Amino acid sequence: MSDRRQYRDARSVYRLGRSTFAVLLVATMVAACSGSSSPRSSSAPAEHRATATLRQLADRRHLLIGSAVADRPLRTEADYRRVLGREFNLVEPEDAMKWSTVHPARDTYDFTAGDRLVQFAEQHGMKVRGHNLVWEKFNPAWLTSLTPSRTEAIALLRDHITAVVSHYRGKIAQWDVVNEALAEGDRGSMRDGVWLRWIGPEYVPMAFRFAHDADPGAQLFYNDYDWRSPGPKTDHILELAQHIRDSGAPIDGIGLQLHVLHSLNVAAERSKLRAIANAGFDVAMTEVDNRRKLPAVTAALGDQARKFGDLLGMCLAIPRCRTFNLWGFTDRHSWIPGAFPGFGAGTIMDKGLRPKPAFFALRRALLSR
Ligand code: 9MR
Repeated sequence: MSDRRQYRDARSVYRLGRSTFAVLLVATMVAACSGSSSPRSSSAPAEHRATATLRQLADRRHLLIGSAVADRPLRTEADYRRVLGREFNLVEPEDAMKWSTVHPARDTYDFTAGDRLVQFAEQHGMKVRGHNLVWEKFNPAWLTSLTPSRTEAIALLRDHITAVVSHYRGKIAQWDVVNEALAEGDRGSMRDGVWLRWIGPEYVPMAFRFAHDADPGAQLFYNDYDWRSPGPKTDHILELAQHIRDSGAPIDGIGLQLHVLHSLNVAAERSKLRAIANAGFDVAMTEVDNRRKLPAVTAALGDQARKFGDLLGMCLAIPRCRTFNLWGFTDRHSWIPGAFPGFGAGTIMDKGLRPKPAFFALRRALLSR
């Protein structure tokens, strides 16, 4: 089959589920209007709550609250480590478990940085989200320069996933198995890349099978961005997850990255989250941040705080949303200024690790009933 034909077919595969999704969405909105779900509540004494850390409050709500962690500050900055261990009960490697890091050459695996984070988590009683096993956008050059047959490509994919997931077997609570398989934009097409070209769209459910075989105890997620309501990409993310499950592959949930830029329509977006939950998937908010034009003025930080608080409130309102992960917790270390010059200030603490309004908004959300 030609690449072009395969790509077209991939697009139509994931359009099949749209009518199903519409039915689910209507059912969910009815459920939302009748107030069928109630937020989890906190029973902490008031004097404890006033000074409680995010993780203490989250523990009481049975919520994992975490952050992406960069390896360099984890190695070199004592204050970064102290705040990380104090405020969060979850960590996720920002880059330490990606292909280029753990599998830098065909016959070489390097788990040094990932092991460092797992060890930190163990020492501090934290859970770990593994990120990620497959991502078309960032494959190492040694891989993309190969010209394997389909069978050889499947073996490459299986060997990588098996090696990485087995290495961390029993130590990783959740894996982002496939990251951003959908292309940019709202058309529902698959992102072009070597796995799509070598294997076809079936690389996605295959990756879930390989991951499950290597660690049946880990929860497996499909992770993507541009989730917003209304927004066709949201529908496509759910369709793809349903396709993975319909293929007989084990998938537990959907990771919504939430590098949030848009204003949030809380009621509509909560309904969309409920649609995911009602379809039988867990929801994880996986990469929450909110970039601002620099310098970020007081009003911008207030708006940012509302967004963080609203997102966490939405998550807490959905029993299947038990993971809320920030993409960095301090403006000292964030991907934003590098990727978007002139922007930054996207996290809950400033460069001195002082809490910003968004930090307190998270605390209020955790305290609210
Ligand atoms: O923050 C990450 C940055 O350090 C890396 O250079 C980049 C490429 O590997 O990935 C960034 O994290 C991305 C995450 O893995 C997936 N969703 C989008 C994140 C921001 O680009």
